[in-house]
Amino acid sequence: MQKKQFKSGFVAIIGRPNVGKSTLMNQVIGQKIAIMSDKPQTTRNKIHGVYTTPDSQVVFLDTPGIHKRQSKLGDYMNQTALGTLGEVEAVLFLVDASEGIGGGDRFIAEQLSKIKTPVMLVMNKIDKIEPPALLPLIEEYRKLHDFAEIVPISAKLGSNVDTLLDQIQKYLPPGPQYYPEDQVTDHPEQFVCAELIREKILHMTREEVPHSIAVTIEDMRKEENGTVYISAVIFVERDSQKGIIIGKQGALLKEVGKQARQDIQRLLGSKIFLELWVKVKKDWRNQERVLRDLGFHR
Ligand code: GDP
Ligand code: MG
Ligand code: K
Repeated sequence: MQKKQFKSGFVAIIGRPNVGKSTLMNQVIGQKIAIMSDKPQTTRNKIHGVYTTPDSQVVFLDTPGIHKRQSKLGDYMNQTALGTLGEVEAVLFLVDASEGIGGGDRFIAEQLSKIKTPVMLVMNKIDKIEPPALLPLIEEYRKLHDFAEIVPISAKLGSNVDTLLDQIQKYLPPGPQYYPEDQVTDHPEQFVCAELIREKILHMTREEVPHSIAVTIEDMRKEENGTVYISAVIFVERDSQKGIIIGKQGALLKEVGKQARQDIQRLLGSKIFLELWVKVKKDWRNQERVLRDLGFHR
């Protein structure tokens, strides 16, 4: 029996604001965290999510928006984005199927003619329309670009998302697994939050707790009401250290939480609900998985 060759590659997602890029990522990755990465107008490409199956891996890139802009900076960013789009295996061009083609969609489609990468037109929000309404819209989009695939989906309901993932597989060349399968997203915010919590602890415990503590963010998601829920674990190496960090009747941990929450709130600009746990993990420094969780990538 021959083992199937592993395939992998990078896929960029573009589309004007509100078409459902984050919703699609959340649906694919299965977590409610892509929203956190939404910082428009950054020039760097961010990893939006990593989707791993037993024989393939897709790394989704959140392309800095291609926008109609008059400024030099806008030109530069469009160049950066186009550079990325030219290098990936496939581009997912997300549009809102419940609306007509807008100026933003048209502008992106125009830019796409400058690259050779296969473009998949992903028509989102089909749950909001009657199927026949899709046909004339497809015809209109076809006039703008020669799409490699056209896939109608509902990112919100998850309809046809599996078909989309199947279609993407066709464009993946043989390649390595770039990321551990349990890593779903690259999250600078998580790293910074962990650092803020760590800093508070070190500050408040002075010399009593050595630097052998680590903080990992186990969960971070935006609730419907806009509050960002964060669950963090503080790892220590000894039971005595756990006692110190928790403090008398939990007083010290409570104060750490209060101060860290204020900082994180300022950082993310949203209301924060912060939950802190303390766990003893002997020799955590030798454990690769923990190191990975802490952001030490290979
Ligand atoms: P982004 O700006 O492209 O990242 O768009 P978001 O993922 O933030 O989605 C914008 C809005 O469209 C949100 O209110 C979503 O709930 C909604 N939305 C996204 N996908 C769908 C869909 O498939 N169907 C419907 N009805 N709404 C959707
Ligand atoms: Mg978004
Ligand atoms: K994600």
